[in-house]
Amino acid sequence: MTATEKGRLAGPLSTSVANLCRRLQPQVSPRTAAGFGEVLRRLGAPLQVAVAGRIKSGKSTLVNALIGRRVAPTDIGECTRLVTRFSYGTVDRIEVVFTDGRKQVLPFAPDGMIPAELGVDVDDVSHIEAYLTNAVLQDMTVIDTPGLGSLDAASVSRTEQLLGASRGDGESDDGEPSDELDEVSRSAVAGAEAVLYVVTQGIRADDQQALAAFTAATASREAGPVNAIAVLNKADTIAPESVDGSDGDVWRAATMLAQRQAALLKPRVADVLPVIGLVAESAESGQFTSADAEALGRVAALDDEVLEMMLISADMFTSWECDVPAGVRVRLLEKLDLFGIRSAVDAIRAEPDITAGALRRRLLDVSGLAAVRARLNTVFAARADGIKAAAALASITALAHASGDQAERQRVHDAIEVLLAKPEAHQLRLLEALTLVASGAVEMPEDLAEEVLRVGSNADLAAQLGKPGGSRADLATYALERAGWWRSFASFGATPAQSRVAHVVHRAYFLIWQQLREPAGGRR
Ligand SMILES: Nc1nc2c(ncn2[C@@H]2O[C@H](COP(=O)(O)OP(=O)(O)O)[C@@H](O)[C@H]2O)c(=O)[nH]1
Ligand SMILES: [Mg+2]
Repeated sequence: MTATEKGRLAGPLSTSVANLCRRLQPQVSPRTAAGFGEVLRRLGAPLQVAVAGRIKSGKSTLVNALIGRRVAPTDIGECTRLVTRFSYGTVDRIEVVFTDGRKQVLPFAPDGMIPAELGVDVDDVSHIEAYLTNAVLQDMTVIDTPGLGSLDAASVSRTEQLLGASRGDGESDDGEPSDELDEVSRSAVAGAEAVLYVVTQGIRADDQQALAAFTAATASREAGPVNAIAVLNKADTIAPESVDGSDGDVWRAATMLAQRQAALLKPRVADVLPVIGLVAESAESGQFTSADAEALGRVAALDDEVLEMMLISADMFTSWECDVPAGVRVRLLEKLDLFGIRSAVDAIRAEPDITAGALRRRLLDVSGLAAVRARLNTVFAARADGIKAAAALASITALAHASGDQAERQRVHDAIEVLLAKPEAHQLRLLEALTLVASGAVEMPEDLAEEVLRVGSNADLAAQLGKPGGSRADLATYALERAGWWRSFASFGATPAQSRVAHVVHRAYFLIWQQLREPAGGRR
């Protein structure tokens, strides 16, 4: 109990915000204090990453791929209409949480998944909590959402609530003191801190709106590329001939399309990564078996002409006369779809002795999941401290605001101002500057923009300076030199907006220089 309750704080900034919460708790109303308690609990938890996007975009499939286990139901069933939170636990356990706060333990389905049908009235369900032993969840809680744009209004509102989109006007009409959190405050503290946004070939206006609502609800200031990553899922289903310049190559077409979508989703996300969630899920979750590898071997042994015919469509693949049993072909299709099958066949033909394990790894490579993982690590993990602290400050502000007590609001406001003046709060300013530049809201020459991104996105000093492996002395000299450069850029030759960013970057370099001057491994 104690370990999870206390949690680990993501870094110095989260620690400062947690201290602020604890200090203020006795000075505010019981209701606000309860909200602060919730904020504290959240600060100690791993980064909360919501997987969001339109219905059927492949969110649950991607969640399974990321966790490395096929546990979230895909396609149909009640559960796909509910929000499910996947957190780390020492024992696998699923709980249904009802809207009235009641909880009920749920057995796993025989295949190890969350049962597609719950056996309770879904209208009474708030969400599902799944605790799993998978290590990935130690660093991030993954929240699967039903999706926007579904025909089912309840699913949409559950998703919107989670993303913080359905905020009331904040009017509270009761004068009665209560320790209960009102709806507004609850959604402010419950919202996810980061989002993995899943799009497919077509982006619609509501994708943009959902991302906008999410960033408004999570960050004290305008956020975007700092806490949102987008993927173009189902990259395998893109017809290359529909994308000019793709030369008939599916992955190239997907990459080009993803770039175009990034331009559409700007400034909400920095870029869009193509991925094949289905292939990633099969390769990562133990679904791809040696029986599948063997079946693929038999498909690879078919005549070229037959194979080309079969790979034209799913129907052709399953119905064409050939000596691989139709049931086996259906299974391959479910796990890999046509593109995955073709990739596996190519791999087998190039290397007939390839083992099932090597084939699985090849499929994983093809899926593009590694790039998504890497991005999650660099973007979210490295910035978790700043992201969590910013989300917590936004919640604290919302709670104080909702209290309706002017003195309380002022006290909280003052405390936040003091915190923001501390050196560790600089990370918040840096994240903000990074967002402004990455989104194009503040225009910068390309090389400078890249420098801001580098300084703002890396956790490690040498990487921030773009000099991995540099000696401490060299790094210090370089940091000081860049600090000086950005200071003069702030004063001369910059627009007012650029100048504000430049001041932040100058200070970032100065702080890096200070750290480098400290004797390695200790503080003075
Ligand atoms: N071809 C292909 N199908 C996919 C991919 N990802 C998911 N799917 C399929 O799309 C359907 C919907 O997926 P699901 O994860 O339930 O979508 P959700 O509603 O967004 O959670 C399922 O049949 C998946 O097998 C992909 O990358 N490629
Ligand atoms: Mg789903």
